[in-house]
Amino acid sequence: MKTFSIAKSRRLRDTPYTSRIEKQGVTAYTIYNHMLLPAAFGTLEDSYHHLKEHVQVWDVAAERQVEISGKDSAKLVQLMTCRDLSKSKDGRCYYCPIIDDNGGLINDPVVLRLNKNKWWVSLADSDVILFAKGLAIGNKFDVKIVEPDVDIMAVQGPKSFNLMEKVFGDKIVNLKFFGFDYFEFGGDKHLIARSGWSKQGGYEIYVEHNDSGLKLYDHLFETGKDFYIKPGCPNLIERIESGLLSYGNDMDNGDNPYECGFDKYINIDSDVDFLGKEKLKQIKSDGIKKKLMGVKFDTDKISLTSSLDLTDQNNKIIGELRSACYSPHFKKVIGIAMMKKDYWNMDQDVKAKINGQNCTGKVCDLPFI
Ligand code: THG
Repeated sequence: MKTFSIAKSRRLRDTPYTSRIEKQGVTAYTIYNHMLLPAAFGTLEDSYHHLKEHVQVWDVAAERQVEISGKDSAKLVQLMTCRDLSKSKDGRCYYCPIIDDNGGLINDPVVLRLNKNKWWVSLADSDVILFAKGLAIGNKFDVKIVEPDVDIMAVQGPKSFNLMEKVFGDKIVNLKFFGFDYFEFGGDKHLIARSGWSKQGGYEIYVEHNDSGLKLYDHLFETGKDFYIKPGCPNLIERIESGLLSYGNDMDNGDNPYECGFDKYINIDSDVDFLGKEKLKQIKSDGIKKKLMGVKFDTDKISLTSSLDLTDQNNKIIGELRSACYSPHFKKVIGIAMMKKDYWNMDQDVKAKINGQNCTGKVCDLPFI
């Protein structure tokens, strides 16, 4: 496949860590929230094996924050998500589908409750700040909405716990999944959450002062030598095997949260007020007509750059493949597909043209592992 370089400009923002990762051998970028997001350091498969065994530091500054503060901030955050946040607690993260009045997905961020009048919405790739501002203006909410100067560095992999303990002390090992707290390094306090876009365990450091961020970045690599540390980035293979969904790839504004399997983050029966609530009730009672599922193919190579039709034996379109990779675990190509109702049976046969060749596969549940 022919590849192309990215023409950098001010519009495609770099991050405080760009200078470091370019020295360390980043080989591909994608663009996320108008910012550079590293997509590869050498082969995806080598990085995948390394991530599952050791520890990596990721420049995920492109996961931008929308900071919503003020008297009506809780009301505005709740208005945007179908997840009931009425019992949310300070110091906790919440995975929250953001939907519009039609029930269509706008984003699937991690929401951090700093306190009841200050929230960070840690974004996937869409301009939620504009949506939030529009809602605040229309509803005359008393809120302040900004994109703060926060650049996340993720520390992921099974050895992340040893490394972070060495750098921040043993208190950090007790942090519960999706909890966050403040930890000191070099005289600066950093918000650190036990979270990250892999299922290999780890932390995300929300760096608020760029200068100290670079010092910390270098210190992690120095201390991490003992743990065979490497630079990395969200890994396509690991995240597909783990069933971590990617907004814009696996789902978008044309899909509702039920179709994406987000049922446990939907609370239509609570009395909180959110956009699209009536619509979701309607969708639930009508039943969905498509949903995200896994697919496994009898082939070992794929490079997907747009969606691919999935057909049945009679060449009728029965679904759409949206992400895919070769999985070293299953030793075949696996993918995430939006499948039409009537084709949701386990072991449903599918056909697709991959690299110009007709391939067969079978539908399965998500997550794969
Ligand atoms: N970290 C932060 N911000 C982010 C991401 C992140 N913003 C964009 C993107 N990633 C949002 N998408 C996800 C998807 C899944 C998860 C986190 C962010 C995730 N899910 C847990 C799981 O599937 O096991 C479940 C969490 C729960 O049940 O509450 O971690 O990675 N800062």
